[in-house]
Amino acid sequence: MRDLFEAEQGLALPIVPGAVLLRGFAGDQAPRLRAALDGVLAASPWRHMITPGGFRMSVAMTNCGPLGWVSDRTGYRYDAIDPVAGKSWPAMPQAFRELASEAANAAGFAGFEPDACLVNRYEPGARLSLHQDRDERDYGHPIVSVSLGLPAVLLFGGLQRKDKSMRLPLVHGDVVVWGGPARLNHHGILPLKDGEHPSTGRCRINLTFRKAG
Ligand code: MD3
Ligand code: FE
Repeated sequence: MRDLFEAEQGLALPIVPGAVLLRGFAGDQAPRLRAALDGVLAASPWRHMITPGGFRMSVAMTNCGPLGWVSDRTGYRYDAIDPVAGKSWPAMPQAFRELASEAANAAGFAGFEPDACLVNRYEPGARLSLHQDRDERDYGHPIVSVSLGLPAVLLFGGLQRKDKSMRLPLVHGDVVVWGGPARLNHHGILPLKDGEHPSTGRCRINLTFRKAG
């Protein structure tokens, strides 16, 4: 089914070597993903983490799967325990795992089995400043990112922070797979513009799948 994606719709767009945008790939799965997310949130609710520098992140986050990304005054890390709930993160819903592996496969990364799903919620004005994803053990695995709800602008640059960055609008249902030479590119999200979306209401939700451990 999904292997026909590119042939049928021609919407697998190369961004830079190693990065592929699957425009609308998750669109038909959105209601299922949204429902599964409610189960995750019942166990591990949204929270605004604190950066090592002491700032409260404008993006609200939670996680599911064996490992979750956490930030506090001591640093960034992956942890098996949700510090808010005081227990393991909720299991990764089957709908999440299947979508992540199908998207990776469609982008040329067969056999992707994520052990961490970071869920980011952007309300109007929330942003994520330019950074690299470097907290994972092995950069050989791709990262799969799923956008739901309000549109956002992804800023992505190169391996050096000073490298020129490009802007890529991401809309509901878009999936981006980052691997190979793009895996350590700098990236960020510009402040979210206000709006209302039938799937999420007044926010954007991003699911980021990783093999972290
Ligand atoms: C480019 N999240 O959680 S996903 C993050 O939309 C994060 O919530 C953003 O960056 C979000 O760390 C962006 C797009 C993305 C993810 C991983 C990348 C872009 C990437 C890794 C390398 C290069
Ligand atoms: Fe990132």
